[in-house]
Order: sequence, then C-alpha cells, then structure tokens
Amino acid sequence: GQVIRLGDYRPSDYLIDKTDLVFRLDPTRTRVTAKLQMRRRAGVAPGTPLTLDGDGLTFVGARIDGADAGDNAVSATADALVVNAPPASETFTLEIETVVDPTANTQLMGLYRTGGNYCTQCEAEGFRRITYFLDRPDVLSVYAVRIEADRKDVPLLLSNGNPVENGDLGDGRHYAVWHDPHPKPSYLFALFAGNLGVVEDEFTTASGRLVTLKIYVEHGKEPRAAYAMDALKRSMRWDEERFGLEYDLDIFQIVAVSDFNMGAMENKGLNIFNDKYVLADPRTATDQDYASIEAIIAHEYFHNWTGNRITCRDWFQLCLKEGLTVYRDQEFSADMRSRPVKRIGDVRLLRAHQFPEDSGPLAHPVRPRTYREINNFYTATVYEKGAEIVRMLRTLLGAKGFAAGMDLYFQRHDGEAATIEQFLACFAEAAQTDLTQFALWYDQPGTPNLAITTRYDRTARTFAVTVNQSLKPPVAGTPNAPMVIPIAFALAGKNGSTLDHDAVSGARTMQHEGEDGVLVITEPKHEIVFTGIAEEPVLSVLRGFSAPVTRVPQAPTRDRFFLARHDSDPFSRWEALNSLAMEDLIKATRAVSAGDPAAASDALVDIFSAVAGDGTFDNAYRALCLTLPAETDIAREIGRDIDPDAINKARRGVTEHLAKACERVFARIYHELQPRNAYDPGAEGAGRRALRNVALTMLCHAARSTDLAEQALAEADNMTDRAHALMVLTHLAPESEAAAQALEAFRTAFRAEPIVLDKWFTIQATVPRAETVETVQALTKAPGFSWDNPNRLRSLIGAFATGNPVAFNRADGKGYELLCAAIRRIDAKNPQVAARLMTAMRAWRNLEPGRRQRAKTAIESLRRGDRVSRDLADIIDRTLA
Ligand code: BAL
Ligand code: ZN
Repeated sequence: GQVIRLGDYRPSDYLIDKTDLVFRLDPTRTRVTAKLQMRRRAGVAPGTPLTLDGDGLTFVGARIDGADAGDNAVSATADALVVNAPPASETFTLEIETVVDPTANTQLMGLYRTGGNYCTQCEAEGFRRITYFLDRPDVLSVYAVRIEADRKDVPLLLSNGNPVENGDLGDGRHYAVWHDPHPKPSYLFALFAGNLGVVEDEFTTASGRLVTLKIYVEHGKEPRAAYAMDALKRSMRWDEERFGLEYDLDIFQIVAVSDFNMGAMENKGLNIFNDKYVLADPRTATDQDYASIEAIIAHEYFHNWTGNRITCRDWFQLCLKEGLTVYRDQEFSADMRSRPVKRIGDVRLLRAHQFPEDSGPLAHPVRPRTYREINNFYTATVYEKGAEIVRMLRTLLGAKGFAAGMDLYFQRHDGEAATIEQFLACFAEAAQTDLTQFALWYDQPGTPNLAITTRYDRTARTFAVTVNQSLKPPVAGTPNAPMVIPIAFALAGKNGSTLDHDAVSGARTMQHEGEDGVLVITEPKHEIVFTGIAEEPVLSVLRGFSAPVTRVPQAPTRDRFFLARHDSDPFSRWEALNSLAMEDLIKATRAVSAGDPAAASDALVDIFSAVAGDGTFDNAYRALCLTLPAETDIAREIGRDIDPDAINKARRGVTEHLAKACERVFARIYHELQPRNAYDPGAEGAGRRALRNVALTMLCHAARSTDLAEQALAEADNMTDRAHALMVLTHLAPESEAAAQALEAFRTAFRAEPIVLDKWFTIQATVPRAETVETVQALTKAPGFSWDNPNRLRSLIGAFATGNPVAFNRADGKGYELLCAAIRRIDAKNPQVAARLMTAMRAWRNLEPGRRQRAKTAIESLRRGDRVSRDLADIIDRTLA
C-alpha cells in the first residue's frame, strides 16, 4: 500500500464552498447527486486538473456549469473522478451523480443499512464511498441536504444542521431538506433515515438560545435514553461554565444504532452512537455502562468546538481534536464524580492500553508522520496519550495560563482546520512561554522513564533529588531527545503533611496557586537540592500522575509503604499501594515458575487490611485500592519471556492469601453495604456497589466457594450486581451446575437484548482456563452471535483475545489460531474491525519462546492468505516488522 507522509502535505488546488446533496434512498440502488460549488485557490493556474476522491463508487454522470461533461472532460473510476480541464473561471459548479448499494456495504463506512434503517459513517474517509469529493479535513463546505425515501418504511429523514423543509412526493415517498450553516469537512457529514422512537427535551444556552434536543432509539426503548439525555444537558452546561463554549444550532440530535464500528461519531448537530453508549436502565446497564455513556455523550458533544468548529488540517493532526476532547471529557467526568477515582481509572487505562502500544511494534508518535491506513490510528496513543499532553500543558501553565491559551485558540482558529503547531502557539503566546521542547511529546514515540534517587543531609538540612530521564526508542531509529517532564511533587513529613523548604536549585520549579509544586525536568539529568529541610522527608512525585512516564526503579519499598498510608495526594497513595502489590505479584510469579507456592508479604497483608478496614476512604476509592493489578498488568511489568499460566496462578494465590487474611473485614463490608435504597447510577451508589463487589470476590476466594456469589445473584436487583456475581460464579466454578444454570437464566432473560447478551458472551470468553478456547468456538454458533455486528465480535472474540491471557495464550497455540481464523473471516466484510482485533497480538515478542513461535506462525499464515485488506495488512506488517 501507499504511504502517506506528513511532510508531503499541501493545500488542495480547489475548494468547495457549497455542497448540495440529494439522496434518493433505496436499499440497493441509492442515487446520490452532489452539486459542488467549486473555487480555484488563489495562485493555482486556470485549468489545473481536478481529482476527486472516490471509493467503490458507481459513476452515472457529471455536469459542469450545467452542461453535460463528456468523456473527454471527465474520467471516472470507482476510486477517483478526474476533471481533466476544468473551466478557467475562478468558480464553477460540478454536478455528479453516483449510485451506491447501502445493503452491500458491510464495512460500515459510507452509507449502510443497520436495523432496517439507513445510516452513515464518514470519519475518516467514508464520504468518498458516497460521492466523489475532496475528502480531506481541510476542505470546509456549507452543506444543504435533501433526502427522499418511502414514507412508510422510512418516516425519519435526518441530516446535519437545521431542518428547512419537508413534504410529500406522491407515490408513497416523501422528502426533507436540511441546512448546516457551519462550514465543515466531509468527515462530519451525516445522514440517518429510518424508523425510530424519540425522546425530546430542550436546553437554553447561557446567551439564551433555545436548543431542541432529540435522542432517537429503537421503538420501545425510549425510557432507556433518559440517562443519556441528562448527561447531554449536563455536558452542555459544563462546557459553558468551564470553557465558555456554547452550542451553535437550534437543534442537537443523537441517533443510536446497533451496527457501528466505533463508540460514537461527532457529526455536526447529528451525532451517531453505538447504541451501547446510549441505552441504560438499572436492569440492563452496569455502573460502568452508565459512566461510559456519560463520558461518551460528553466527548461527542465537546467535539462541537474541539473538532467541528476547529477541525484538523490533515489526519496527522488527529490528536488535535481527539487528545484535547478526551482531556475535556475526563475533566467533565471528574467534576461529575470523584476526581481521584476518575484519575486512577484513566491512568489504569493508559497503562493497560497505551503503554504497551508505545513499547511494541505498533508504537507511533501522538502525531504520526506516516500512515498507510488512517483508520488504524484511532489509537490509545492519539487519544489517551494525546489527552495526557494537554493535561501536562495545564500542569505547566497553571489554570490561568491554560485557560488563556484555550481562549486564544478558539478566538484565533474558529472556523479553521488547524495544526498542532498552531495549537501550541496559542499557549506559548498566551502564557508567554517557549514550548519548542515540549512539542517533542507529539513527535517522539515511546514512554520516557525516570530514575529518581534522594539523599537527606541532616547537618546541612538539605534534601537532594537526582532525576535521570531516558527514552528507549520503541521502533529502531525513532528520536529520543530529552523531553519536558512536569513532576508534581511534595516533601512529606512524618505524618504525611507537606514540609516547607527555603530554596531549590537544579531545576526550574513552579508553584501555581492552590496546586502542587512542579519540578520541570528538561535535561537528561538534574541534581536538585532543597534547602532548609528540618526533618528527613519522603519524596512524593508524579502526584496525580503528572506525566505519562514510567519510574524504574521504583522508590524504596519503605518509602512506598509510608506513602501508601500517608501521602496527602489520593492518587499517589493508590499508586504506592498498587506498586507494592505489583512487587509481590511479580515475586509470586517467580515463585510459581520455580514450583513454589504464591503468597503475599506480611507487610502487604497489613496495609491491605488497613485500607480495607479504613472507613474514612470513599468507597469507590477503597474498591480501587483493593483491586490487585490485572494479569495483563503483571505481564507488562515483567516484560519478557511471559508465561501467562504462571502469572494467573500467582495472582490467584496472592488473592487467596489476602482474601483469607482480611476475610473478616470483607465480610463486614459486604454486610454493611447491603443496598438500602433504590438503584441510583450516581457516583455514591456506584461506589458502594464497587466496594461490596470487591468484598464479594474476596470472600469467594477466601472460602474457595461460590455460595455467596450464587446468593448475590439471586438477590441482585440491578445489572451491576447481577453481572458481577455471574462473573465470579462462572470464573471460579466454570464446571459447576450452578454456573451453567445461572448462565442459562441470564441468556433467557436477555435473549432479545443484544447489548446485554454481550455481557454473557464476555463473561464466558474470559473464563481463565484452557478449555475456554473451545467454549468461544462453540459460542460463535450460539443464538445471538453474529459475525456481522462489531459489538458481538468485540464482546466474544475481542474479550477472549484481550481479556483472557490464559486461554488466548494457550501453550498449544490454539488461541492464536482461533483469533486469526476469526480475523480472516471478519476481514472479508469489515476490515476496520478485523484490523483492530489484530492489535491483540502486538505483544507476541514478549512471550516465552514456545508461545512466541506459535503466535508468529499464526500471524504469518494470516498474512499469506489471499485478499487481506489494507487495514489488516498494515497492522500485520508492523506487528511482524
Ligand atoms: N471521531 C471519532 C469518534 C470520536 O473520537 O469521537
Ligand atoms: Zn473523539
């Protein structure tokens, strides 16, 4: 495939000022007319040929300035339309007619059918599957859209912007016209047409604009859209209050569909959502589902400014909208819920998904410099590390400096397609600082490491801190210059309170009002000295995870035990505890490999039971503290020659040890936190359930019995408790009659609810034992599974490959074979989903030699197959490179 390079960017020769679309919808032969108001860019020679992008289109005809364009004027293939000699005038109209088959569109890019309805997905390059166009984000156009369809089957006709007109066409058909006054790139175009129910509400913006809000869902599911509507209104208010950003149309619509490659899409004024991120009620959704809905509704809404009003110049700048918008939705959720709990969750996610990406064969800069297939760059690096960069800016500039930079960005670039350089320039200018070195965060792949040592001199009353930064290039030849690393810190005295100091030398420090002090690391090595330190402090660093870095070696064990009890930053306290647990888990893995039993250290048992019994902590926070690192976390930490069976055995052993040692505390928690009130999805209720469910898991481990899980399952009055109890029962006693019956009861109860049944698939796909390979194979034939639906594929095949290290990495290689066979089958229909599933094999080189060889063989045989999509070939080739 062809490689696209950032360095090759140049503006298009032509612009499209106005785009008038007419859709005559038909299940297999939809006719699309695009009337494009073209404008030659200043400085481009008259008559310069014009090439429009296409992808799999059937060309019908073209007209230039109203006259039929003959074969000499225009040449069209499925993948491009060339106007060989456009009019010499500065502007002209180009009218193009194409035919597309929405029913045959299994890629779910462009115009496709879902649940009998018509739906579009255009980001990144789906619009070219609808009509020929300059399908690139820096071509902004004003759209008017007319949709015609059968009235009975397709009563609802939606597109971006405001409704203009609708009416009857006789012959059973009708039409609607939409107009979006905001110029937008083609990737933000959307059309939905079909038959759905609607929930309606309204919102008045700070400046008094009355906005109609509509959420469309399957008929009968309207009550399940109430939470999404509430989240939307809270998002709209929050963006006004926190960023001063108001909504800018008279109507905002969300459509929930069941076949969708991504989570959701921020099309201007008409967001299209995977229904799993809209629909919720206590019977069908877990607390995690509610939290995801809140975050994603907010994320897509926030894109209206960061993405839509200011978009990206080219796809290399994807993090400009995604990293920034993730940062914004993280802040929103932190304000709606518990800030430390949200931060810990986000950091766990970053470490689980982004760190491995950044240290393996698929590593890329937050702003990549090349790509073969842009769909493969909607990654944890672009999104989550991109958000961390924005967070670091905020840390370095302080609340005021950051707000000034954001304000300037909106003021200067509204209505434009911008770059990372332009974004950073706003902060540099507003806060009067140089961000040249900081910009390396966008260009250098890999996770920097900090080595930090300390020395206290009692007589001189000085505290010396040495910081070394290093960056191991994850891909041969990638750059690794020293970066700007903000280290939020405190010097903790005996009871954890922060000690004062007189002066600091050796690094720039900053102290923004009401925030932690920050050491600004810029060199490979800093020797920092604090003076006037009255007692020996314990250094607390990277508070709140102030930079996306690793720290190897860890702080001395003694310091971490101190911080786990006393650090005044809740994140750092969790971090210390988590790293101590990790240390024990790694020791236990070594023990298991040597044929010895796995156990937790006495010190870990002590602190674990102290945290478990400490009612002063918030429940959700305590639940996080009492959750051991996952097997995949342990594998990542071990890094090489990984034996997933040993890790599983070790984690189970340590869990049982801790569970037994703290059994009484967990029993007390379990009984004290019995639900008292009706289910409420808010943070407080979710925290109670999270802690109680941790206690349930631990009690089952302690007793080596699933009786309590069975009882919990019988008592559960909401999906959070029900799914958790079913998971514990199935994972701890997969062969039991009780598990079989409970699974069957769940299937029967939710057989008509695909997104709920997905939980049933996932619970079974993640049972940690070798036989699960055969279970997953069998489940592909179960009623309710479909090879065509991305959610089904993710909840069965995806969960198996990424959430079940034991079965997926079965020593005989059958897990890899299962995944690769599934991918081959999926790739023929939906390359994007196939490529995404393939990333589950990116860490194959870290496995012990036997598994490594089997994984490699499976990947290679997949690559040798005929007809591998560009998406999939790109991932495979980079994975093997
Ligand atoms: N732009 C793709 C979906 C999202 O990030 O919101
Ligand atoms: Zn986004």
